[in-house]
Amino acid sequence: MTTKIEVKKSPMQKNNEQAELNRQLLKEKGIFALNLMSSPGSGKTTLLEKLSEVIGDDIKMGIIEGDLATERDADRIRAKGIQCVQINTDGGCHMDSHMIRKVLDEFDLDKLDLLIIENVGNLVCPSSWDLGEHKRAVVLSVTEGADKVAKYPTMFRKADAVILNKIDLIPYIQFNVDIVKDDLFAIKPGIEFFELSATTGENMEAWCQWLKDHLHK
Ligand SMILES: Nc1nc2c(ncn2[C@@H]2O[C@H](COP(=O)(O)OP(=O)(O)OP(=O)(O)O)[C@@H](O)[C@H]2O)c(=O)[nH]1
Ligand SMILES: [Mg+2]
Repeated sequence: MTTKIEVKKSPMQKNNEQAELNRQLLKEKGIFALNLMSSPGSGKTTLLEKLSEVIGDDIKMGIIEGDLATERDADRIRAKGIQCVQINTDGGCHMDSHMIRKVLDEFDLDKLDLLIIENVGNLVCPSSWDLGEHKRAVVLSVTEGADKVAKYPTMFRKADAVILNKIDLIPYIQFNVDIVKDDLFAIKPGIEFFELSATTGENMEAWCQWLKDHLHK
């Protein structure tokens, strides 16, 4: 007599399998996909609004917004003339690869060059969930304090680039950029690091160029 043992896949395993399919599909379509993560309010949407102004018309960008509730971020992006799909997680602290796959067909994938996924504002959970992106970037704003890289290392260790935002506020607060850099390069030597202001547009060029350098075309 043979005994059948059913091996059930864990939610994380299922997520990772779908993420791999998403990544392949996006690559086949010539789309570079970026997963943009951070604490709530670090300036992700402001950064994308500013990016839409500076990236140039020859790069076709689509955006997926993730929030627990509301279409507010998607409305801000659409007001810039960029196609944007809002995902509401209804309380969930992160998005997963199945949510991304469900909305991909709302875009004309043959026409896109760049897909940016603004994840739910949270410096912990989203780092564990592969969405099928090609690169990950974390936004850290100066108002959060210079100790965040050391205190939330997982998010930063898994990132390909870190964007220090709101540098226009440094003159008004206690903030030591060297602490962030030292902690970051100790955790992940060679990681890309940008210092900018999404509001004033200062230093947007280098981050914009980094995105362009990763396009598949
Ligand atoms: N001074 C200054 N304020 C900024 C900058 N970037 C964003 N802000 C402000 O920070 C606040 C939050 O910005 P959002 O872009 O909504 O932040 P977010 O990360 O998208 O927030 P969630 O989607 O809720 O996680 C807004 O009041 C922005 O105007 C910046 O570079 N400088
Ligand atoms: Mg936002």
